[in-house]
Amino acid sequence: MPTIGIADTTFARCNMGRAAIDEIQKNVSVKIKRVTVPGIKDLPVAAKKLIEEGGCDIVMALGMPGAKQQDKMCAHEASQGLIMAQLMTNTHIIEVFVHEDEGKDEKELAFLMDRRTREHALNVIKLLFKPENLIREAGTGQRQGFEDAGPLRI
Ligand code: RDL
Ligand code: RDL
Ligand code: RDL
Repeated sequence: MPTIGIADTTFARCNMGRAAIDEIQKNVSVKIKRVTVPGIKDLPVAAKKLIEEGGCDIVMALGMPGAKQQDKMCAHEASQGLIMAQLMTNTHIIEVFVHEDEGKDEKELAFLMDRRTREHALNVIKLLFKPENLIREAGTGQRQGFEDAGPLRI
């Protein structure tokens, strides 16, 4: 049975790890290993440890960059770390970031954090079990959270 790693943060204002695990367990039977770290810059090593020490086949890295300039910088650095960890381990780490200023109010932010997490959980399931389903969706303008952009109409 494959193992999915879940790494989330205490900085985020919603329990993204719980939403991810709920969505995965609704759809497939897998082993899950979860860790929670303080913030997004702590996610790369947490994800790498889930892969190398926890034997995870794929990891979701969940976090919420804040709205300030220093948070955007922090998110960029965290992303670079997550990409580096993927290249070092040859394993997908699906980055699920929801920027605090993407929602117009707290209700919309909570909705977006839940929806983006769940939609990326479904991507993780496809990557693991049905990669051909992603090929079918190639070029269709998929987005996670708000509405899909859709394909170009020409
Ligand atoms: O290693 C301890 C912290 O440096 C680390 O947890 C950081 O990710 C925390 N952090 C910031 O220092 C910051 O300026 C976070 C943010 N911004 C942020 O926007 N989102 C976070 N962490 O999850
Ligand atoms: O690992 C899961 C996602 O983080 C990853 O697929 C990203 O490449 C998705 N993504 C963004 O998160 C984003 O803010 C993309 C864009 N912007 C973008 O402009 N184009 C993309 N992906 O193909
Ligand atoms: O087209 C509107 C949004 O998709 C665009 O603003 C994205 O950059 C928003 N976004 C992020 O900022 C991010 O960190 C997205 C993701 N991650 C993501 O994983 N999937 C998205 N948008 O659809």
